[in-house]
Parts: sequence; C-alpha cells; structure tokens
Amino acid sequence: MVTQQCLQFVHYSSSSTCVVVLASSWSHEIHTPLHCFSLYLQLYHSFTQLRLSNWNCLHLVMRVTWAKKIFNQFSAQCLIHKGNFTTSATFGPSNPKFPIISNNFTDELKFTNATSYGSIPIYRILGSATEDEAMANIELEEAKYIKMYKDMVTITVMDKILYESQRQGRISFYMTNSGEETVQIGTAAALSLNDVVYAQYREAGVLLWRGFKLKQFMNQCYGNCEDIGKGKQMPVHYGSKELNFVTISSPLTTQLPQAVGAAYALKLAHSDRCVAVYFGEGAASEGDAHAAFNFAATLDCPVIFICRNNGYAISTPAREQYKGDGIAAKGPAYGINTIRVDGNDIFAVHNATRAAKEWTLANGKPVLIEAMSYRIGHHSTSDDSSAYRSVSEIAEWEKLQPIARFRQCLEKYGLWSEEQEKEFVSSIKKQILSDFAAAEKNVKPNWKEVFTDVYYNMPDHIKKQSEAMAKHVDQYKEHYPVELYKQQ
Ligand SMILES: Cc1ncc(C[n+]2csc(CCOP(=O)(O)OP(=O)(O)O)c2C)c(N)n1
Ligand SMILES: [Mg+2]
Repeated sequence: MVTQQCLQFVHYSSSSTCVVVLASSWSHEIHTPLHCFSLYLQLYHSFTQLRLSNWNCLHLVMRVTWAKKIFNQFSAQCLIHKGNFTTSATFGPSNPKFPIISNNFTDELKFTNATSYGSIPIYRILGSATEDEAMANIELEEAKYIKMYKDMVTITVMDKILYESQRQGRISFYMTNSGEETVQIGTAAALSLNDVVYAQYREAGVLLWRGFKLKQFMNQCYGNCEDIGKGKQMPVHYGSKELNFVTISSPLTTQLPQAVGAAYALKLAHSDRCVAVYFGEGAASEGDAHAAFNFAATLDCPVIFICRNNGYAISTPAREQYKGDGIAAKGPAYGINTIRVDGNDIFAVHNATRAAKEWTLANGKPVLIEAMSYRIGHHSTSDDSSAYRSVSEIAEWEKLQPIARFRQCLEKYGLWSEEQEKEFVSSIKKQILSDFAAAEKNVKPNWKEVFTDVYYNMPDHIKKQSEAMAKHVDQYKEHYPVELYKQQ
C-alpha cells in the first residue's frame, strides 16, 4: 500500500516541475517511499504558499535534473513492488492541475469521438434571418461590392480563355478557379494591401483584387520576358513583391509554416499587419499544416488560415481525405479561434474574414476559416475529373454557383442589370484577349536568365555552367531558336 502511495506521488511530482524542484532540496532525506510521501505533503503545502524570487527560480531550475534522477529511482522501485499493491487509495490533491486542459473528472468510461460534439455550423447570410440587414449594408458599400462582383466575373472570363489556350497547346498548363471565386474575392476584400498573402495556387482572384494586372497574369502564364518570375515558374504560380503576395510554390502546404513564420516576424516587429494563408482541404493532410497550426497557436501569431474545402484533392474526395468534423474541427483542438463558412455566400465569407482580421490583430492570435465550396472545373489541365465524379454531381453544384447568387442580390437592390452584365463581360473579354495576344507575341526571357536570381551571388559552379552553355549555344546556334529569346 505504501508503495502504491509513493508511485502516485512520484508520478504526480514529475508532472509538476516546481514540486520536483522543491523536493530536490530535501532529497538527501528521502530514504523510503513512506518518507517520500510524508515529504510530499510538506512540499505541497509549501509549494502553494511559496513566492519565488528570480534568484531562487534560477537556483531551483539548476537542480531540476538531479532531482528528477532521484525521483526516477523511486519510480523504478515502486514499479518493482507493483505486485504488492492492495488498495487503490488515492493520495495527493484530489484535483491536480493539469496544464491547459480543464479539470473535469468523470467515472464514466467512455471514448470521445467526432459524434460526441455537434458539427461546427456553417455561417451563412444569404437565405438567413440576417439577410435583410446585410443587404442594407451592401448599398453603403456599393462601390466595393461592384468591384468584388466584377473581379469574380473577370476571373471566370480569364479562366475560360487561358484554359482553352492550354488545350490548343499555346501555354503549358493551367488551373481554373470555377466555383471558388467567392472564397477568393470575399476574403481578399477583407484584407489590406499591406497584409501578407501566402496562397496555394487556386487563388488568382486574391491577386486580381490586390491589383495584379491582367497582362501580368498572361505574361506569367506565357513565361515571357515581361513575367516577374522570368519564366522560372509553371503557369499560375504567380507572385508579386509589390502586392505582398508571396510566390506560389508547387509542393503542397509549404506555405503554411512559412506564413506562420512571417506572422511571428510581424508580431515581433509590433506591426499592425497580419498574414493570410490559403490552402485546400487536401493540403491540410500534410504534416506541415499541423506544425503550422501548433506553432501559430503556441507562439500567438497574427495569421488567418483560410481553408478552401472544395470537396476534392485532384481525384481524392473529401470523404477519403479526413474523418471527423472536417478541417474546422482541427482549429479548436489546436486552440485556434475557428469559423466554418458557406463558401458560396459572398457576404458570409467577407464578414467572417473581416471579423477574423479584426480579432487576429486585436488579440495577436491565429484564426482558422474553413470555407465550404466545390471545385467545378477539373483539378488542372493535367486532369480529367469525369474519371472520378459524375456529370450530375457537377450539375447539382453548378446550380449553387456563387457568382449567380451574388448577381441576383445586386440586381434585386438595383445595383446591377442585364445590360451592365453584357457590357462588362464584352469589354473584359476584349481586354483579356488583347493582353493575351500581346503576351503570346512577346519573346521569352534571355536564356541566360535561367542561371540568375537563384543565388544572391552566383556560385562558381553555376558560373561555369553558364559559360559552358554560352559556348555551346554559340557553336550550335543553327539548332536553337535563339530569336525567340530576348537578346542581351
Ligand atoms: C507535397 C505534395 N504532394 C503532392 C502534390 C501533388 N498535388 C498537387 S495538387 C494536389 C491536390 C491538393 O488538393 P487541395 O489541397 O484540396 O487543393 P485543390 O486542388 O482542391 O484546390 C496534389 C495531391 C504536391 N504538389 N505536393
Ligand atoms: Mg480541395
């Protein structure tokens, strides 16, 4: 019985650094488990009374390793005597304070699972009791909402042209945004230009909202000499230092820990900026997502995690991607303020992001938004989604097209009309086609650019490769279309 008492004591002590450290002061007096237990009572009493000075803290911390060693010895002894346990009497405080979690004890043996809690609700405005109130505000912010609508339409027109141009072999790759325009524009419009954005790849609307020009999209997709990245990235892997939009990288989820790091830096600089990081529900399965959530929560970083849950990660449906209550449920588990929102409802997405930004800046802590939507198009031009989903499934979702819902509201309040729609679509189409033609005509960057802008100072081995290639191209110039590349 005594051994049992000691086992509990040792166990409890080692979970409480202060008690262990205090105990080290008396450790030379501890000879038996019983002795150990009586000391524990004294220690616990003094621990609750104690106010440590800095010097004492330092002193005690220095002794912790040695103290732990002593208690580990006791722990081992107790385990050896385990066979002698006769009762389950409990010693020590009846309500130990475990870190962070609340101390709710139960004698009901029950596992907790996804069905133990209600599903996190989906915040929506359209069709809800607050719709009228939201619509009253829309007139106050008319110019902003019209720009939001126009940007959403622009993305669909641009997508159509660039998707078709890839099918015709004019660009190498493309990814459409269809079905997710609301998530992109609704969130982007709630951020400031000096907030830093880390995107995945299906967020062209965010960049458009921030001021990226149509010709810049085209130049990037063509990888021509006007492209900011000088053709070093695949199409749609945009980036703009000027617009605080960090260049997209293909390996999934790398943007999440980077975004948290950037948010931490902003916090250390006492900045009034935050970071917004976008990712798909598929990307949320990468380890990087979980490292990012935990760092953001424990380091109190002003970052807004925006998950576009569009139901698919290429051919993997969400039901095979995760169990439990989606991505949102992971937020509270990491201690992150979380909201799930109807990604087809522009007002809900915009309001939620506005509130998230206010909260993250006021509290210096992260927020997670899970926006529920649907990827209408194929994953990319390398994918054929008819191989893994039915036409009728897509048709069902097309009925909920967020742009159509938005347009209905604008028309209802006299802010948009059929005529304006026709005029806008026709003018934006013209502009895109003209920028497209210009981008297509433009030459590629000088081929030597392939060696630059990777290292700040070009290392010797890269210099050697560059010189060797210059010699080679010069020697065999008739075999290379050098006229398609910008001259020096
Ligand atoms: C680390 C890594 N693994 C796999 C891939 C291949 N890959 C590219 S996109 C993608 C699906 C991502 O799905 P999701 O995050 O839901 O984004 P969505 O395409 O639906 O917008 C996969 C598996 C990759 N690029 N990087
Ligand atoms: Mg997805």
